[in-house]
Amino acid sequence: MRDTICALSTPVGRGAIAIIRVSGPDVIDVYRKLTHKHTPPKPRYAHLVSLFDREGHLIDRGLCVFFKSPNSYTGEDMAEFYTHGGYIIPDLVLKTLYFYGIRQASPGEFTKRAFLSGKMDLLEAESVNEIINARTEEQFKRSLFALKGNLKRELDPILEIIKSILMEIEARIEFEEDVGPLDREKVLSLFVELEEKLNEIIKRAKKGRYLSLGVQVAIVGSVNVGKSTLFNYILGKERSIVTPYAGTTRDTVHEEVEISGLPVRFIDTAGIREAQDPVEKIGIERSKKALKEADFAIFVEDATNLIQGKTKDLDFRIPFIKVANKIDLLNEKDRKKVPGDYIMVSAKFGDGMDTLIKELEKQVKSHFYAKDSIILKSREMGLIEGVLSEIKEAKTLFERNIDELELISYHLYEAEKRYRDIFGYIDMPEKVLDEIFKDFCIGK
Ligand SMILES: Nc1nc2c(ncn2[C@@H]2O[C@H](COP(=O)(O)OP(=O)(O)OP(=O)(O)O)[C@@H](O)[C@H]2O)c(=O)[nH]1
Ligand SMILES: [Mg+2]
Repeated sequence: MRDTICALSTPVGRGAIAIIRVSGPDVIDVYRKLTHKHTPPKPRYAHLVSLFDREGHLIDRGLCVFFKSPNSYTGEDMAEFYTHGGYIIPDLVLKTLYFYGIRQASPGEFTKRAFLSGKMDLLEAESVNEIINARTEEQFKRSLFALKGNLKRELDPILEIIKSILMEIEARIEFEEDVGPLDREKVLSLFVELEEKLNEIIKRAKKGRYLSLGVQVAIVGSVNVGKSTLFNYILGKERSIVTPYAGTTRDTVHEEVEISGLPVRFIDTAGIREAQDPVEKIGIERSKKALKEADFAIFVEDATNLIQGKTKDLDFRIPFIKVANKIDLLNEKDRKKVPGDYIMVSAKFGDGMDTLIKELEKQVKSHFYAKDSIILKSREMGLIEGVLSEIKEAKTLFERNIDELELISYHLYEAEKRYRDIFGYIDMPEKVLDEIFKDFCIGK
């Protein structure tokens, strides 16, 4: 038997309204105690109620909406109390609820109960969290896609094909005499189709990772070339310190901007040189680390150095663009000497910055964005990759030695099991569920 839980579902702090949610078997009982009302609340109706503490003192007057099981978010009896916001009132209501034996909900526990009541599968539950955490509209849209069950509908054919292959194979294990020999070509083409579908999903999910985790763009180069000036220009604010002294930026500084619907995090780094200063040395190590972890780089050079042939050989394993900064210091003739693969700008005065930003948008879009990208959590991605690996095993066995039908069917069953784990099942181990819901907010 589940207990009754409560939580503040709105952010803590100053605000017009706060919402306190209660879910579980004791909701009606606690409603009576809290409001001093004798009649049970009518479902889905806004009741104007007074809320009293355990000594009978009035805490607040507000609204309460009651949802009768199973027609609620959690599938259980549920109530939402709308009180005045701020620090004090919601806290007094919660304290009173605790006094009546209602337990504070753990993160995501309401959604976990929705899953356990069969209101949503795990893929949908996880997209609830993605929606709350979305930082761009595009992220939100892709998460909503999953919440509405559309992602599941796209994944369903995978299970269908696994089942078809299993049916063909099982029939031969059990009663080959009755059903005739295996149609090798047919099963093989099913395997191929399955592999293609899984690869396609993985490809789309890889793009989706950029959508949910963001794209890391490191701004790198030698000291004093204008990296911080460029960074500030892109952000439209004076975020990093800029001075004429080489070695100004020590720590990495980052800030997020939305580009083509993707959250893009720009990272300003310490200029790379042979430094003596111990603090600067640490900064340079951080620059190298930032570059290693980045998805994209902007390599900045001082144009006056460039035209003297002082260019560097770049060996980035990630896509990047090259920028020749400070072109305001060059005359027309010298500008022609800047190599063609550099975008010429003056970060200080803004010349060429529009072109640079357009190019950035273009590159970010082509490398990291896909219209049909899907957002999968690591758990789901791991499972999909697991399905693919089992299918590959089965296919290889099938191609090599068609007689090992039992082993082939074993791998297919394993694949099916991984697939089903994506959506979860009611008696899933508690540990697994806790891991999934631990990143949720309390009150969701
Ligand atoms: N003339 C001119 N000066 C610039 C331009 N961009 C930056 N500067 C100047 O160059 C100096 C260094 O700029 P920063 O942005 O601090 O350079 P940085 O690459 O971040 O330097 P470190 O942090 O030391 O590695 C400052 O005096 C800037 O005002 C530009 O486009 N034109
Ligand atoms: Mg700097």
